Amino acid sequence: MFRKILIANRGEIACRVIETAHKLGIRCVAVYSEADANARHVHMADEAFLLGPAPSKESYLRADKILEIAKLSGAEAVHPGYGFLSENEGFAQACAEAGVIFIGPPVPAIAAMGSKSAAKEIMTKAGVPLVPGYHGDNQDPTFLQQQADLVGYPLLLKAAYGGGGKGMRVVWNSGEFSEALAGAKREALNGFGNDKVLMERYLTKPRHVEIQVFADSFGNAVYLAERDCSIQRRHQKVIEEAPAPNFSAEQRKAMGEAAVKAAQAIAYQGAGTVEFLFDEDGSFYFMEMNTRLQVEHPVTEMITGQDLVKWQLLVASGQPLPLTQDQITIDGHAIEVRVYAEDPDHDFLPATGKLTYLRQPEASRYVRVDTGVVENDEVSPFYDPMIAKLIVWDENRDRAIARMLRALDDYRIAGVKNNLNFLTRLVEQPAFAKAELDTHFIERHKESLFAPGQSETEQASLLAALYLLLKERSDNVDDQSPWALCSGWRLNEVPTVSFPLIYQDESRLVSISSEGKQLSLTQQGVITPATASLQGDELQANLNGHQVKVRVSQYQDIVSVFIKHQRYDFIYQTQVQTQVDDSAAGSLTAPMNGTIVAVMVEKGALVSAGQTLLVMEAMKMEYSIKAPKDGVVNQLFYAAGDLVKDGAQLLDFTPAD
Ligand code: MV4
Repeated sequence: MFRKILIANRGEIACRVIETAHKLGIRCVAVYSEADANARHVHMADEAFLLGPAPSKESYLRADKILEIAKLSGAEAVHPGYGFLSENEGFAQACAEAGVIFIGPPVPAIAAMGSKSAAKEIMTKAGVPLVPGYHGDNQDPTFLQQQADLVGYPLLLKAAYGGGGKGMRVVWNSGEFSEALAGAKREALNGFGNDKVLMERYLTKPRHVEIQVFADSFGNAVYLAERDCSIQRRHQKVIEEAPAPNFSAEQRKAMGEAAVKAAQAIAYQGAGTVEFLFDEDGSFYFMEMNTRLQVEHPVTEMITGQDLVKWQLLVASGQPLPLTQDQITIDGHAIEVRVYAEDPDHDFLPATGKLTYLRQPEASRYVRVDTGVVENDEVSPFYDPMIAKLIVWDENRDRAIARMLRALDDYRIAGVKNNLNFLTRLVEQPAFAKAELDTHFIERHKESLFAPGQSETEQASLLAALYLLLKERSDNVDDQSPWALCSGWRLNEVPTVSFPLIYQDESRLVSISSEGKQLSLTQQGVITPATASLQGDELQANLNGHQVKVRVSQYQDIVSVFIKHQRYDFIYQTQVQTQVDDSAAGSLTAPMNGTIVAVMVEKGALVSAGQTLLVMEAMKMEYSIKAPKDGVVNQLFYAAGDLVKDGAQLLDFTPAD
C-alpha cells in the first residue's frame, strides 16, 4: 500500500479521499488555490501546497505543477477525484512519465471512452446493447436521411464529441430531419469543434440507471449493483439512489454483466461507471462510461458496505479486488441529494457568499454528510457550488425517504441561497414515493415543485422577535442585577419593546410586552400570548398554547428563523425604540448594560412625549430612550461615551401635569 498520496482536487471529494487514506495509514498531500487556503481539505491533509490563483486553469488544472508537488513531497500516487483532471488522458500519461501512479484507469481506457461514437463502436463489438441507430463516419446528409428513415422516429441526433446534452435534437418525423440535422451540426461545431453526429431511436421516457464497476490488474472485474440517477436538471444529477427502484435481481445481473463486459472490452482497471438508458419495457442500452469515481458513489457504498476509495487505493497499489462477484451483496436502500448553493426560484442561478450559519444532521449509520465546507466558509464563484452531499440509508426505500426528509429538516444553512427547500419538495413528491422515475421527472412536476409554499411568515416574525428579545436579555445578564433574569425592560410600568423587522422588502413590527415570564406579542393588531426560552440557537416558544421548537441564527442584522425545512430571513432594523404606555416615570433607567451614544437634550429641557432623550448602544444595536410624557429633564447623569449598567438611572424627569 502507498505511504503517501497527493489529492489533486478540492471540496468534499478531496476530504472524502483523505478520510479513507488516513484510515489506511496513508499520509495525504493536499493542493489548494488562493481561494482555498483555509479550506477543509487543506486542514484535513497532513501537508498542503499552494497551486496558484483561484481560477481552476491556474490552480486545480495545473497538471505540471501538481506533478512537481507530487515529486517534491514524495507522494507515490495521485488521486484525481472527479472533475478537474480526473478524465484527462494527458494528465494520466504525464503521471506515468513522472513515475507517479495515477489512481484511475489506464490511459488507453480513458482515451477509448473520450469519443461517444468510438465508444459505441467498441461496445457494439463487445456485445453490449446499444440503442438502435447509426454511429458511422459517413456524414453525407442524404445518406444520414436514409439511415434516419431506417432507424425510425422519433429519433435523437447527438453530437459525437458532445456532452451534457448539448447538440442534441429530437426529430419527430422524416420531414423534420434535414433541418434538425443542420441545427445539430451547427451546435456541435460551435460547442465541440467537430460537427460529427450520431443518431439513435429516441426513448421518450427512459430512466438513467448506471452500474458501478471495478476491475483490478489481474483481470478481475465485478459490478457493485446500480444507481438510479433519473432525477436530473439540465443534465445535472439532483437525486441518486441505490438500488434502482422496481429493478429485479435478474435485471441487475443482466445490466451488471453487460457493464463488466464493457469494462473488459477496454481493459479497464479501477473504479468506473457504465451508464445505461433503461427503457419502460425493461430493455437497457449503453449510453457512456465514466472513467472515474463518481459524485454519487456513496449510495453504492451504503448498500454494499464497501469503501470504494479503499478499493481504488488497493487496485492502484497493485492488489487484487477485495471481493469476488459472489461476495458482493446489497442491503437496504440509500438515497443521495446534492445540496447546492443556488437559487431554485431564479433558474438555479449559482449562489455565492459566506455560510454564516451551517448545521448538518448528525451522522449515524443512517445519515452521512460528505462536505468540504464548514460554517463561515465562503462559497466562491470559481468552482462548482455544491455545498454537500446528504446521503441516507435505511432498510427499505420508504424508510429511506422518511430519513431523508428528517435529515433535510435538520440541515440548516444561512447566508447563502441553497436548494434545501427544493430538495425537500422533490423528496416529498407523491410520484417520488411511488418511484415514478424517468429523466423528465422535474419537468413533469414543476408546478408543485416551484409553487409558492404555504408560508408561515406571521409565526416566523413572532419567533424572530422572541429570539431578539431573549438574545438581548441573555447578552445582558448581569449577576449583580436581580432584574436581568426576569423583566429585562423596565421603566416603571409594564414595559413594551418593539422589533421592527423587514421580510422580503415588507416591514412588520412586532411589539412584546412582558410581565415576568408571560409575554404578549402584538403584530398588525393581533395579540398573541406567549412564553419562550432560548438555548443556543434553539428557541422554544409557546404561542397561544402551541408549543414550537425552531432554530434561529443571526448574522449582523439578518435573523434567520428555520421552521422545518423553510428558512425565513428578516432584517432587523437596529434602531429600536423603547416605549412606555402611561403614567409618569420619575426616573428613566438603562434597559441593559451598554454605552451612551448620544445625549439629545440638555438639563432643564422641556420635552414632549416620545421625544428621544438619549441613545444607548448595546450589542451593536442602538436604543432610543424616549420621554414617556411631556415634561422637564431635571438632571442628566451620563454623557456620550459613558458606560452604563443595566437598571442605572439615566436622568431625572418630571412629567408635566
Ligand atoms: C438519450 C435519450 C433518449 N433516447 N438517447 C442525455 C445526455 C446524454 N449523455 C444522453 N442523454 C439522453 N440520451 C436516446 N436514444 C435521453 C437522454 C436524456 C437523458 C439521459 C439521462 C439522464 C437525463 C437525461 C435528460 C434528457 C435526455
